[in-house]
Order: sequence, then C-alpha cells, then structure tokens
Amino acid sequence: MFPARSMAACRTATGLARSFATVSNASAGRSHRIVVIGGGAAGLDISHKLLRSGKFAQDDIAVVDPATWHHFQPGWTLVGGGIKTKEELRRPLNSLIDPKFKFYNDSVAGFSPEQNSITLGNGDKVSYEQLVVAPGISVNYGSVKGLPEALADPKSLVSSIYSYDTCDKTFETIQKLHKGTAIFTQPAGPIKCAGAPQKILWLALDHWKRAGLYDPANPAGSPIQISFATGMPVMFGVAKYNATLEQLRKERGVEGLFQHDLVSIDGDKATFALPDGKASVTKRFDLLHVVPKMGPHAFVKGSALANEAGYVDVDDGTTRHKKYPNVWSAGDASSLPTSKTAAAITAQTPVLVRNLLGSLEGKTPDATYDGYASCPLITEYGKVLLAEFKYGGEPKETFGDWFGIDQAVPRKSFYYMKKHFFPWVYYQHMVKGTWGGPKGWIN
Ligand code: UQ1
Repeated sequence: MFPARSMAACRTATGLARSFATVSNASAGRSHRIVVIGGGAAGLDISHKLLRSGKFAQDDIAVVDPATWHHFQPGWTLVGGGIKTKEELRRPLNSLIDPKFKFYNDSVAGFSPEQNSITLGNGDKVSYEQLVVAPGISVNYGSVKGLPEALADPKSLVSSIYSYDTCDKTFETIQKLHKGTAIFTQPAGPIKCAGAPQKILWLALDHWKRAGLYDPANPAGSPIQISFATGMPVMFGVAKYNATLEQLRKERGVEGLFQHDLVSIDGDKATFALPDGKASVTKRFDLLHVVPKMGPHAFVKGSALANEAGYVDVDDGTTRHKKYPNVWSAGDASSLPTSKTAAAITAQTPVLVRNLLGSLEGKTPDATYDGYASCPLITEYGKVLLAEFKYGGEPKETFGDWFGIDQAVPRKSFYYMKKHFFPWVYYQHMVKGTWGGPKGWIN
C-alpha cells in the first residue's frame, strides 16, 4: 500500500497535495487517487469508465458502498406488474466491482472536503485527490404515517414498487382486488423515476381490464374504480408527454386527484395534504399503491458538499462541485436539475469522467451535460411511450431523429426495449462503463 500512497501524492496535479503531507502510516493504505461513493448505476458506470481510461493502477480508484446487492431498479415496475421476478434483477455488488478497485463495503459517516478525506462508518479515514459522490437518495417510508406498518402487513392491500421487499407484493395486491377503490399515489417533490407511480397504475388497469373487472368506457359501472392521487399538478412534468398521458387518463376513466400529497394511512383510509398546507382530504381505499417521499441521505444532506435542499451542489453543465473543484457528482444525489433516472446517468457520466480526467491534467472542464433524461413509460402490457427530454423539458428524441417517429405514441418496439434490451445492456455494458445510452456503445 505504501507505493500506492506515494504514487498518489506524486501524481497530484491539481495543487491539492496538502492532505497527503499529514497522512499517517496507519492510514497510508487508505489514500486513493479517486474515491467513488456509491456502487449504484452512477458509481459503477463512472468508476469503470475511469478505469478504462488506462490511467489508473491497482487500488488507485476506490469504491465505497455498504450494500450486499446491486439492484436494477427500473425493473421493479415490471415486477409490480407480474412481468419479471425481483431476483432476476439483482447481482451481488462485489461481483460488479473490478478487482483493480479497492472496495470499501462500508457506509460513509462524513465528508471532510477541506482535508480531502471521508470517514467510513467504521471510523476509518480515506483520503483522495478527486472525489465522486454518487450514493443515490433514500426512500423515506416514514414520510407517510402508518406506511411501514401497512407495507409489512401481508393481509393489507398496501404496497410499493419502490423497494425490493415490497415490489412483488404489488402484483399480489393487484391480483387479489376484485372490487372496490384502487388509489395510486405520487408524492410532491423529487423522486426516482417520476413516471413509475403511473406506470404501475397503467399495468394494474390493464390487468383488471383483461380480467373483466374494469371497463374504461364505463368506469362507474365497473367493479373496480381507479384514482391517481398525485402531489404534482400534472401527470408528467414534460408538456409534450403530459398531453398524451392526461388524454389517456381521461379516456381510461381514471380519476385525477392533483396536488394531493399522501401523508397518512389508517386502516382503509388514506389522508392527503392539499397545497395550502391547512386542508386535507381523506379517502377510503381497497387497494393502495404508495410512493413515499424521497430525499438525500443524511450523510450528504448534513455535509459541507450539500446545497440548501441537501443535494451535492454541482454545476448543471460540468457536474463539478461549485465550491470544491476536486469533488464531482452525478445521479440521484446530485443537484443536477433533471429527472432521477438511469437513462439520465448514461448522459451525465461521460461528461463527469471527461472533465475529471481533464482536471487531473490541469485542464478546465470542457464537456457539458444538457440535462438529458428519459422515461420509458409503460402505458399497458406490451406498449411503452418513450419520453426523452433535456433541461427545460424540451423533447430530445433518439428515434424521432433517426426515423421521424413520434415517441409520445406508445409502441410495442419501446416495450421490448424496456423489458429485454435495457436490463440486458445495463448489466452487460452500463455497469462496466461501456454504454452511452442514446449514443450507443462507447469506450
Ligand atoms: C438507457 O440507456 C437505459 O439504460 C440501460 C435505460 O434503462 C434504465 C433506459 O430506460 C433508457 C431510456 C436508456 C436510454 C437509451 C436509449 C437507446 C434511448
């Protein structure tokens, strides 16, 4: 480990060598040129892209993540719809980490950006020349009173596709419901995959339609009634796709309860806060699909790296930290003002990696992220609307440009991409750093 440490110190090209002067022998093995926080989609993609640059030796790059399993979370909607099993979507995290990395299978207790170090959950200090912060965000089940208890109760028809533990319960609840009121919620505020709360609604609706329990032409006369209760003012944040989805909602007889933010569950009653902050509405339900509020992990939110909202405060274009030039962030934990999706990560990581590698050579960042994100929005079994857009909610359609097709029209080809191609390319290429999303394969 000593050679690694001295190499790291020698190679410091950014004027940040001061931290290494104080590194004690005991912690010498815990100095790395680059430390990547997070073994999720962003962390794995970035760390492997950095390694593929050929500029790093054994243990030059460290990855920190306390998890045992890595999950392909975009697949959990399909588990909720009974299309995939949750087991097929996960891999042991250590099997996805190149042996050339030092892997700290531990949590992060804190950041010391002035000292160029982090502290692990076990108390050890790890120092770096460059830090990449990509730990994702947390799903806050406690944000809805009564939710943890309702989810844990196997008899309740309350579930969520947002966790490994409960995404299969969702399909069980859909199958168990034969009559009554089904409510699907979406919270106010940022969440991972803002389309997923309604994707599961569309799958459930289609399931009940096929089972003869729901007739979109006569919702009031159907055994099941369906509501979408969302804390947001619209079905989807990008105007072009919102128009299609709002039309589908009306055509399919789904009640839209906008700016209804779920706050508590009590038996078969769900209570929603309304925008003025005073009034609330309580609805009875027979099936409830819940999307809890989400937000930055406490160790990020409470750190010197966070902006006011608790996200890692990086430049919207370069992904470089606004205050600490040797800190970078991408993915859900970053302040990048776009959707929190794996597709967005495919466009963020090449920018981050190019700018970080350039900065090691003293260059000014010259790559810029345009806010690209995508949402393959499943509208029924066998059909997907492929929303793709950039900053400002402006559509940026891959296949529209190639073939002149309108991606707001739900298609079978996009469904096959979502069901078969994306999960495959994710584990074969994206986590290894060789997938560029709409740009295809990159090295
Ligand atoms: C993508 O690259 C990707 O990652 C593997 C997804 O899976 C989560 C996606 O949903 C999307 C939309 C992309 C973007 C790629 C193309 C070709 C549109």
